[in-house]
Amino acid sequence: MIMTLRWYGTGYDTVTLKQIRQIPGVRGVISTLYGTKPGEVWEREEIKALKDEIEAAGLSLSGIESVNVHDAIKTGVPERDGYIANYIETLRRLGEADVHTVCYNFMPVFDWTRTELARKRADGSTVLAYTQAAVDALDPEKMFASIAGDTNGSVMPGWEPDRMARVKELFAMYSDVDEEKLFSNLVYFLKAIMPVCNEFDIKMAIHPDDPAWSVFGLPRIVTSLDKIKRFLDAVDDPHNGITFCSGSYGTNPDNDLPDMIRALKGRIHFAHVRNLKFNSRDDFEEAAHLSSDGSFDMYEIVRALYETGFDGPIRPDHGRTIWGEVAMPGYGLYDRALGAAYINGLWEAIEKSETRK
Ligand code: CS2
Ligand code: MN
Repeated sequence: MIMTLRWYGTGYDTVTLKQIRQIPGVRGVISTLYGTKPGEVWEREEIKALKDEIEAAGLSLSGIESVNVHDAIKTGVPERDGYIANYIETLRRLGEADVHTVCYNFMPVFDWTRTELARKRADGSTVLAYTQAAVDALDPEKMFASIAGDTNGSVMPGWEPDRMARVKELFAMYSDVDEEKLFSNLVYFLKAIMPVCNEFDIKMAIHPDDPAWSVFGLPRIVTSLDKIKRFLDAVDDPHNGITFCSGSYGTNPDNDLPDMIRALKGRIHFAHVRNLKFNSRDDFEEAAHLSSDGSFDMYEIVRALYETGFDGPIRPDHGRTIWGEVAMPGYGLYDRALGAAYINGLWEAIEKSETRK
């Protein structure tokens, strides 16, 4: 595995490359051209500038999270072909720049959904949290407004204000898109992009729906082992793979995370590792990465990645906000640095106990 940290870019992130470089074992960052909109072709110069800046700081650009997919592609309207052509051109330019891992998602309207961005825990840290009752009571159009006060001034990816201003319109676009239609639109998209992925060895890593069930009546198709297998089989090319995000699949306690990792051997191209604490089945909060702080057995998750020969980029995921840091919720420096150190520790212990037997 290659330990990385997500970095939003100069001007967007409160964390600097210099700081990331000092986290032991972190070799690369996962980044994006944050200023681009879904559907745009990325400029070669901007890709190069991003890469040069990261490399000048002694790190590598280990992958892109995300090249976002335009709603026309997700909904399957006639304009999708033009947007797919743009997506292919962006992938070509990334491939030419020697980028080989691309994360994306196929969630309608909203990226991840949380009902609180700053729930206070007993130790004084604050975390992102989800309560089903709060979602059920909420008008989706008010979702953004209800959490906007807790973003610490940052623009949350997938929750850009101009996009959220169009929520009503977005819901209308998806009104006749059910799970089957969304599935066939995903397959159509994957089939179209596989040739360029093969040409440049670009591993596509779809991010799971978070939470791993339907919210606000919108269809969700990347939620469980059975559902993932279906589109991995429909486009059976190793470049069609997944991001294994423990905190997203793990929102549904029926998902056996180590078991999923083993079943998906060879198709996991990127790993997001984080822990959740369940207060009840319908209420969870994001915890520190340490197993005992949450509900997951992080040792078993990392062991499954190790045993299946996972060699792609891995990153700690949402961290708690601690030590007075002011940062994008989930994306401060301190707790993610602790997370990276912990995952590195688990990996070293597993590797040594296996190789010294
Ligand atoms: C991320 C997702 O912060 C997060 O929860 O894991 O927003 C992820 O970047 C996107 O869904 C991928 O397109
Ligand atoms: Mn994730």
